[in-house]
Amino acid sequence: MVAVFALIALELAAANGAPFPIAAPPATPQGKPNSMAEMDLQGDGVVDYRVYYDERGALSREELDFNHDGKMDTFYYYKEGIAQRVEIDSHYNSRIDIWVYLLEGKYIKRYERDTTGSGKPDLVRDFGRM
Ligand SMILES: [Ca+2]
Ligand SMILES: [Ca+2]
Repeated sequence: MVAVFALIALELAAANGAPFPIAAPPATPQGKPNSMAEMDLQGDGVVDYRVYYDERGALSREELDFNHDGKMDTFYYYKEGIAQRVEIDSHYNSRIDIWVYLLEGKYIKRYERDTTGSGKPDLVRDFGRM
């Protein structure tokens, strides 16, 4: 997954010239069915990572507070343990403005950005099938 997110970082850095919140989440692929776990990864006493498991115990969602302001800003969605989509609040204003769609949990299929703050994507890049 690290390589994928590094790729996303490069693409987006190229697109807007700004630093981009990238962190490879410390996911464990299996957990207790229908469970949630949270952690303070960076150690300031405030939870900055949450992971959810589905009814079969497969990874279903991860949330990350990349800038440590106490609000989750990076969300990874999984289906049957495979990453499908990443949603990012890159301005840390509690609004998602980047959606990244993955193929086979590894390849960037498409990404969308909301550059105007409308809450809807206005910049779309489709990489098609790889
Ligand atoms: Ca923390
Ligand atoms: Ca945050």
